[in-house]
Amino acid sequence: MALTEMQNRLANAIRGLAIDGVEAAKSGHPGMPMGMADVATVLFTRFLKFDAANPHWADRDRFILSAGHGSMLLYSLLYLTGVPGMTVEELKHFRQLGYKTPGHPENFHTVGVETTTGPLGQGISTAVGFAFAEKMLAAQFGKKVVDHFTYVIASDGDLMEGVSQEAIALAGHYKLNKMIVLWDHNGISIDGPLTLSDSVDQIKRFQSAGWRAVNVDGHDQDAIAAAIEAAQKSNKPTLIACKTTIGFGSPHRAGTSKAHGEPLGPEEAKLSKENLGITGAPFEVPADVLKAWREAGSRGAGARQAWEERFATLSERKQAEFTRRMDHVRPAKLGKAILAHKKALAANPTAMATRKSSEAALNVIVEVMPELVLGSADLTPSNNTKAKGLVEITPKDFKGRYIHWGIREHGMAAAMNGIYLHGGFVPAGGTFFVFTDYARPAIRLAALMGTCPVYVMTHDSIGLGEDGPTHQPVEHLAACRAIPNMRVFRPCDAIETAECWQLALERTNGPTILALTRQNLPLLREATTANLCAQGAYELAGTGGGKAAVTLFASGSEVEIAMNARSILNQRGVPTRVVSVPSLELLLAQPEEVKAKIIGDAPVKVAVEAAVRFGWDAVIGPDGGFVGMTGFGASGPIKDLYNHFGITAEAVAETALRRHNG
Ligand SMILES: Cc1ncc(C[n+]2csc(CCOP(=O)(O)OP(=O)(O)O)c2C)c(N)n1
Repeated sequence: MALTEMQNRLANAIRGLAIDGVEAAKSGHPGMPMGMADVATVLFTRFLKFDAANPHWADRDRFILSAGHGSMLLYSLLYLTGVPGMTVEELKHFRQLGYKTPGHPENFHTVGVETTTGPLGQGISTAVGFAFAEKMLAAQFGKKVVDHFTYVIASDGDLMEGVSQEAIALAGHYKLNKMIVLWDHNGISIDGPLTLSDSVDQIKRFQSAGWRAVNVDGHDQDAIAAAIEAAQKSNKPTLIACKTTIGFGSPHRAGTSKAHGEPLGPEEAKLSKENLGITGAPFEVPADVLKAWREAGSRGAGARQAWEERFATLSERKQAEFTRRMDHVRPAKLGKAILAHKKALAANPTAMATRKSSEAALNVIVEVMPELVLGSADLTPSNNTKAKGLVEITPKDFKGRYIHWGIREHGMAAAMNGIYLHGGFVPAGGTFFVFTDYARPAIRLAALMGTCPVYVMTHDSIGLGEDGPTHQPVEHLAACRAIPNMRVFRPCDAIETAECWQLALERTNGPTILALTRQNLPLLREATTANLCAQGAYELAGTGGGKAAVTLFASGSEVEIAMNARSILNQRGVPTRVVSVPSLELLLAQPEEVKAKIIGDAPVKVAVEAAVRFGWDAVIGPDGGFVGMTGFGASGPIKDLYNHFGITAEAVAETALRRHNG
């Protein structure tokens, strides 16, 4: 069907702004916004439930631009609909430092951006988490206050990335029917036509994963509208394959990879605008078109007010709880519950693997923190993530608090970001520590965005034993510690584990990895009122007053080894302290005087950790001793492995003595 003149002009406003933004920046991606302008116009002017003046309204529909390279599409929409702060000045400074229009959308930088996208595949996978959160929150607070859709614009590249398979399998299995993906089916990527490297039938692929999947002409606005309307009624998630032309309107570049990722250039930009009937100066939107867009932006104001009225009918307690959870304010009772748990542990010291200690802490935490949603990428009995009393989420019932993610570490980590960003939940999910590699791109985005999922990463060293080097992390502590804004904790016993959980859950500006053991560890700590892990490290055993000749530093399972080495050294008359370092990077982030006090000035410093040395020099210095791993592990019983790789109390004492005796 032919577009009405106004439909056309609304879409062309996006095209014009995208052309101008990319021209001004002299870089960027005009093709995708030009191609998807019709689809976006339909979504934003007829369907998306939002109120541009209140971009944080809790029950808004979520819109995720998975194809983040087409960011000018999103910025144009935010400007056209009137989201506060997104002025034309921002568009004119696309991709410039200090403006709200970075190369790829950043949710922590620009109001109205729901999640950071750019790494292809992440947006659609994060969206699964948004859709999960919507269902879970609706199950807990009722449809009266939680009832919205999650819309995604995804590109060919999003669907080619492996993580998208994990995402669509999850959405299909859990019947996340309020997730609607609009696929920019333009058949073009950077290298040329998709046929160079791909022959997947996406419709069949999605259908086989439990989706509804339909084709539509992505330039027929009424057909797109009909497809979205049908999708809203579906009991399955829907893929709408929108056949589009990349760079639509550009006489010489439309339909080619030339339109994908470079400015059209002044001549082609001029010709494209003429072709589309766009007149006026760059960045100028005709007054009647802007007015129509602004009306679209306030279209949802009534729905928001109606929601506020419905929300006000909830009990005051329920309102306060909903607001607390959406604002990510942690429950006041958490600290008290952890302290009581620490005292109980100290009263009955038992050797326990820290994965088991984690479960013990969780049994207490889930009682006081209803927003904590746990799960695991399979391996539930190994990760000990299913705390007492937690009910599983099923496609039919989202009241539970435990998610079986299947063997999908990457999909889980991406969805955990979405769950957190949606609001109302803190997700924690488990797998083996070595498989952080499989989830890394989403973990990195969590750190960048400042979302606060907790990764329960068990089997954290050669200590896992017989499974061998494929499963034994050696470089993972260093690699994860190197991610900015990431916090890695490797607790040494049940009390430290409880403290680390508290710190992880009290964080509101970034994610946490808990690296936990398979093997039993003795209780080494007392139940102090203070959380001793809060500064990343602390003196676990001192010299009893005199000056230390040696300080031993260790994390996790090697703290016990350091304590035994200290006994050996003390017997040899060498006064030795032990500093437990549950978080190396948190220690290094302390103010100089705090750090200096914890590290101390013993002439000999030795660190022991069943991992590579990388990173420890900042504490022990280049001349310090290090007992750990220099290569991959091996398959065998744990005791044999520690002896084989020389990670023993005797070896630590020897390393210290050699330096002490000069
Ligand atoms: C994980 C990842 N790999 C590579 C890139 C670099 N990249 C950006 S856009 C793009 C091609 C995308 O093609 P398509 O998804 O079809 O987008 P379109 O050409 O339709 O704009 C690539 C490879 C990326 N952003 N993310």
